[in-house]
Parts: sequence; C-alpha cells; structure tokens
Amino acid sequence: MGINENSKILITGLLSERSIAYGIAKALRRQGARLAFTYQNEAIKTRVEKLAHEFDAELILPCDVSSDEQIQALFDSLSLHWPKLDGIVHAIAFAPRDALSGSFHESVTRENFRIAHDISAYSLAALVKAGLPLLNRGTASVVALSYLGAVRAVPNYNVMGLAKASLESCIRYLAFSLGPLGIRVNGISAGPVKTLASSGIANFNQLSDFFEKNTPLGRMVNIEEIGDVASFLCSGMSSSLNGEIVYADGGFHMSGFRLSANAST
Ligand code: 0WE
Repeated sequence: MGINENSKILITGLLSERSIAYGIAKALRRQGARLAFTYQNEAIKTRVEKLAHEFDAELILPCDVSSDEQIQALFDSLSLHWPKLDGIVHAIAFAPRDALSGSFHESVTRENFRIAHDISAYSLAALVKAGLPLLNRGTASVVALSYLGAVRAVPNYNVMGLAKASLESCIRYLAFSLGPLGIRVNGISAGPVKTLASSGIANFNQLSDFFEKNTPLGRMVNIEEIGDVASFLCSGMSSSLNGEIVYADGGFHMSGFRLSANAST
C-alpha cells in the first residue's frame, strides 16, 4: 500500500526521461497513484505518449498553457474519464532563450518578461482555477516546481527568477484561498538538474560544479529524489503543509560558505 494509492493525479511538463516530471511520475506511480499527463503540442505528442505509457497513463491530453481555451478543454476532456482529481503537478517553465544569458538589465525585455511570467507563473493559477471544479475538497494537493533564483540573484537565470518569485507568491495566494476548501498548494525548490530545458544553458556546468562543491550533501539532487518529495506533498503525509516551499537541494540554500573544498568538512 503506497502513500498515493489510487490518487488520480495530473502531471504537466513531461518531455524526456530527464524531466523533473518524469521523476515525479515514477515516484507517484510507485506509491500507487493513477496518472494523467499533458503535452504541449503535436510535435511532442508521440514522444510524451511513449514516456507516459511507462507509468500506465490513463489519459494523455494536449495543453499549451498559453491558451485559456486549451486549459479549459483539458479539464473538459479529463472530467469525462475522471470526474474527480486528487492532485495537479505543475512542472512547466519557459523564457525565451536570449533572456537566459548575459546580464539581467541587458537581456530583459517587455516581451520576454511577459512570456516568462505567462508560461511559468500565471499557468499555475490558470490550471488550478480551471481544474478547481474537479479537485477533491478536503484532500486534493497541488505541487509546483521552483528554483532558488526566485529568492536569490543567480547568474543568467535573469527574468526566470522574477517569474519563479511570482510562481512562489502564486503558491501562497492559492494556498490561502483554497485552504478553506481543504485543497493544499505547495512548492518544491529543487537544486539544479540537467534536463532538456537546462542543457544548453549558458554556464550550466559551472553552476552545477559550484552547487556540488557547496551544497552540504556534496552532490547533485536527482529527479527520483524530487519525485519522492512531490509524492509526499501529494499525499496525506503532508496534510499540515500548505503554501510551503520545500527546498530539495541538499541544504545549498541555507548554507553561508565553506572553509575548504574537502568534502568531509
Ligand atoms: O527553471 C529552470 C529552467 C527553465 C527554462 C529553461 C529554458 C531553456 C530553453 C526556461 N526557459 C527556457 N528557455 C529555453 O529556450 N531551471 C531552474 C534550470 C536552470 O535554468 C537556468 C539555470 C538553471 C538552474 C538558466 C540560467 C542559469 C541557471
């Protein structure tokens, strides 16, 4: 008997076997959850379907979160198979690539600010708003993925940091307004993971080297570990957590500095 036994959970953001959504699906499935997935567009449909089948996906539905119509259509279709839903996992982020390199003040534009916030932050509110009629009162749980760049200035992360700050605030406001309905909303601020989204990012290797050398656990976090945290947040094991941001980063965020490169000190 797993901690998510028979929970019906919608997972967004699955794109490859390195996606954080993949690690979350694996953990939730292992804990007994029943899963549905979204894919952004026809170009990635078959790819996502193949991955989703590994988790015995019951539904695989299109949803580009930049479209209100597609978000509504997602829950309309979902409700035909699942009249009720126990959780939503938000694992979607996007900023135009040129926004994610160089100095913030030079790379920021009105347009890349708008896109980053629309896709990475507003989409959480939009999904929860449209999915609310399906979410089980008293037990449902929403989980979204954030990153330290929301609360610290990280080189190159730039306008994505502002969008993650907005996402974290959105988590708190949703937690506040849905708490009385017994629906919880929490976030996971994960350490850096090499995914399709992060590969090819300027200086990502430098960033992960620095992370490994400076996080107390001395290693990267993997998507299975992030999945375990998500499974916990989706389960009744976390019934008292609401509006929380859980750092899955081996202690990186709370560290001041270290005195030597020796892993034992
Ligand atoms: O949130 C993220 C990355 C999200 C992301 C990635 C891309 C790459 C491809 C959003 N938009 C795009 N747009 C693209 O065109 N992370 C937490 C991973 C990440 O991304 C960084 C990081 C880290 C860590 C970018 C710069 C610096 C650090």
